[in-house]
Amino acid sequence: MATYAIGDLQGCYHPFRNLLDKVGFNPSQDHLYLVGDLVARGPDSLSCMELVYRLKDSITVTLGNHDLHLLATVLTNKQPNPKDKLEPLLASDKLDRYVTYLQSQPLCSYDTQFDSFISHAGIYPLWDIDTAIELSNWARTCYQGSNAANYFSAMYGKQPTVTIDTHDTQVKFNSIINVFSRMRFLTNDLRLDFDNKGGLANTDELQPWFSHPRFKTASTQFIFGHWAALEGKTTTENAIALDTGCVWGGPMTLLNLSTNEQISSK
Ligand SMILES: [Mn+2]
Repeated sequence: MATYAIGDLQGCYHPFRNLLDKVGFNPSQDHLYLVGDLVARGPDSLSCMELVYRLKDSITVTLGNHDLHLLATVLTNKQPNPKDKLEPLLASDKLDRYVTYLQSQPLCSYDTQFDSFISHAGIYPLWDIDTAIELSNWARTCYQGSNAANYFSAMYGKQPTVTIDTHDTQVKFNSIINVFSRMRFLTNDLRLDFDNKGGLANTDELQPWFSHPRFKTASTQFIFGHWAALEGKTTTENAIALDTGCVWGGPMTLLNLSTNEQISSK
């Protein structure tokens, strides 16, 4: 029985399949966390979704910005962006069940056995694990509920402040979505930056979320994807970056939580 996490798939089916084969993934015994962005930009989002759905009883997905964008596209009848290459998935006769499945998945997950927190982009430095899980559950009731289309249609745009103590449910929803699925750099007063997608060149104004002092003393390990420019490297020992840019020609990375070993698809 083993527990694994794999970085962003982004429609790269063969490297995904290859990693599962390399470790001999056994769905009746093993568990797999997918850190999100299963689909979009890569060559075969449909096959990725089919395989994830087939293995769904052994998988936890923490939703990424591209997964949420897929949900928004379907639920608000938006035109897909051709560069996302989502047409075959959107034309699938099983699209409805994939959408329902993704809506049932959380934005973050905590594995008690390995003291590991998993989410697509990271965790806000001011949230403890319990708060993060509670906010993720709250947001899921929004994107699963009958008002989901409204939440999704007002999800976009840059809202740099993270505000959860508010009666404005859309502001709270956007704050939670932005932290878990879009965050990279934070300003000194912990506002989100939406423009910088580069690597770790710290400036006076911007720091990666995981460089907050809180993470230096944490026993928990924080596993995330989303930030391909890091190329799997962080400045914080217990922040584990798994998006190694497969869709941009890099490898896909699997972490074995039981052994801390990382395996690359290349
Ligand atoms: Mn992402």
